[in-house]
Amino acid sequence: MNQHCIILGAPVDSGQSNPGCLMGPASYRVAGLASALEELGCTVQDQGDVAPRPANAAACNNPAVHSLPETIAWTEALSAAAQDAASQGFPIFLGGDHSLSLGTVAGVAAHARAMNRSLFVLWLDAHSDFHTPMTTGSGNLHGTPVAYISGRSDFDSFPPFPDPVPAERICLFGIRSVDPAERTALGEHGITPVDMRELDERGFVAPLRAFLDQVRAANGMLHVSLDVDFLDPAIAPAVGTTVPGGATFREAHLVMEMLHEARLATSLDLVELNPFLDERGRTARLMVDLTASLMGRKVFDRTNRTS
Ligand code: HAR
Ligand code: MN
Ligand code: MN
Ligand code: MN
Repeated sequence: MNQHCIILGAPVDSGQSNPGCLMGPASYRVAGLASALEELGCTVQDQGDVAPRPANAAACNNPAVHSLPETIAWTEALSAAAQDAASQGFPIFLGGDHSLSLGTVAGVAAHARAMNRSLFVLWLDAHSDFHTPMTTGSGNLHGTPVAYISGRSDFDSFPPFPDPVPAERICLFGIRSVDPAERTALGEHGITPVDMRELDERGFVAPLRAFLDQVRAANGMLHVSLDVDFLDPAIAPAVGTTVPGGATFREAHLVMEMLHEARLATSLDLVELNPFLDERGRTARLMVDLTASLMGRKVFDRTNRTS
């Protein structure tokens, strides 16, 4: 698929407490993201790193929450940048921690709305990220974007999210760490994550195919948010919140290969890479290779096969 890829760096690290995520965009560039995409026939425009405006004061009644003004400033800047990029090509957002998706999903949602199309979100993550600023115990706002895009309340100081993504258009995939308050809220909201237990039992193909079929039937746009901790820590150590029991090398590539074959994805976040925790660049390289699979790197063309 000859996509026009727009690379946008989002060196955000206000959404968690482990310094290092701000080096993520540089690490992906060093790992050769642009040339990997060009080798696949994509055109690539690296627009550099997004810069937020200075943070204004903002307060939250939950004393655990930290870096709220900075995270709001990033949300505003990334939302504008994402909407603009989505109208020009296929945006790839280089994080930065997962709080950047507060902005990127807001921006692509605004674009989908302008195009009169439905937005679907595939959230590849160990975590459900369904806290609000009022329910988070850690105070780390990278644990909140799915709640924000679902239209949950308590995001008062954030830009409004005019078209919340309905539960049936959100697929949380690979989940294996959910806090009690998140579990309750997910149930109330009607979101049933595809957790690792389900993936163990059914395999990766059937649940992913079912979701992609829904996107296709609705002629939807599809935002993919890939958190490094979706992957098993044995293959992807460069993340502050490792959780054992994640996707293997082949399972992760299979997801990306299926996404390529479906030709449905319209934007991508690469989040939570902390290069300070990496081993000789292996996690950054794996994330680049997974992006290449999503954009069509393969050994054989399967499009004319029957199964
Ligand atoms: N639920 C936990 C919290 O709120 C952990 C959230 C971790 N989030 C990420 N992104 N690493 O998925 O603190
Ligand atoms: Mn996450
Ligand atoms: Mn995570
Ligand atoms: Mn929590």
